[in-house]
Amino acid sequence: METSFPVFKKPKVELHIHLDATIRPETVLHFAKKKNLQSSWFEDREAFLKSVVCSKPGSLTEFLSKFHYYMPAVVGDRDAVKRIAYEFVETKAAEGVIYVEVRYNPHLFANCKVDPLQFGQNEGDLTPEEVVQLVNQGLKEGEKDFNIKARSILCCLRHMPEWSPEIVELCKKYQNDTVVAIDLSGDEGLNGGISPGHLQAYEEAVRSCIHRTVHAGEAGPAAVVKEAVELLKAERIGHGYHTVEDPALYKRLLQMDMHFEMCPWSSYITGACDPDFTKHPLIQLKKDGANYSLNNDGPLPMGVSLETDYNIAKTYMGFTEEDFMRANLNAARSCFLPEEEKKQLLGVLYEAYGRNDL
Ligand code: FR3
Ligand code: ZN
Repeated sequence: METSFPVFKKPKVELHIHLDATIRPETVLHFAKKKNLQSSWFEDREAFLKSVVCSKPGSLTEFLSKFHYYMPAVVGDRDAVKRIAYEFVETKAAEGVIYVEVRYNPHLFANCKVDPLQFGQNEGDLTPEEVVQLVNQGLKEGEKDFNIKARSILCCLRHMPEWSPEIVELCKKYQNDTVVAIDLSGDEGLNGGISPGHLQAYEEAVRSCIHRTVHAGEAGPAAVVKEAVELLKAERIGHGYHTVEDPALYKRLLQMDMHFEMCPWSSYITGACDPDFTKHPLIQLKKDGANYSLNNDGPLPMGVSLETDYNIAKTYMGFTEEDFMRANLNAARSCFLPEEEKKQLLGVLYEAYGRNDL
């Protein structure tokens, strides 16, 4: 398929992107209409985007408020959940991504066995488990039709530790049926350390050979990254920008070859980093030969696609074609596929890049 991605045309791997933040505006509007939702936001695409897209730096809270605008249109709708997953794969294929790990919290799409119900929903009959099944179907159909590989990561939410035991059980049950890992997402500012619900879920993930990534050091300090690595046994860090503020920890993670899932535009929008991209921690990671990847995080509320993240890296961070290839090889070797499939993915990239020395 022809890709609309001039900045780096070669095959890509993306490890950090949220399904609930990659819904097409048309799809939200379609299901809002189906539910007969009466809101000026749903009247037309322009008005909708104006309400939902963050275009200048704000807080994480402001960013999260956007979910309340559009999730009500799709929650509890089986067709919506499956279609979102299917269209996700189509979108990624068109960007030239050949392997993607997409993450989401199944409770946010469900309206049954969710306590408390989210987004002002009434009780319905779509459970978190069925959400996982529908996403899996959408991803698998998308894989066949668009010739890319898609796996999923189930997210725990920081403010919902009560949901985490079910999340890890779903990871176990659907391991090998697209689900490859557990994540912890949400507001790092919630104090009092890691809740027992999350800790126990991550301990169970370790016991059950479920891979682990954690959003940490995004808006929060390096201490949250340390906690993710030491307590939650994270194998990858989502964002991790503030790691560099604890030089001892940063050095240790470099030595461990810890993978950092970097999302440049997202870090600008959520105010996680200095808005001046020439001061972004990713530049130091690149200089230090760290293990990082380039990701988008969420095109709907962020208003831009993966190409913008690559353009920022090129324009403000001095990324060359070789740096882009290296970031994608880093992503491939740090992905959560079984060893054999990982080797095969690396082989495809080496072949497409015409080199295996990076
Ligand atoms: C996080 N999410 C989606 N995008 C992001 C992101 O950081 N880019 C989801 C999980 O896929 C969670 C969003 C979320 C976190 C914390 C509190 C929330 C919330 C409250 C969504 C309401 C809605
Ligand atoms: Zn994220």
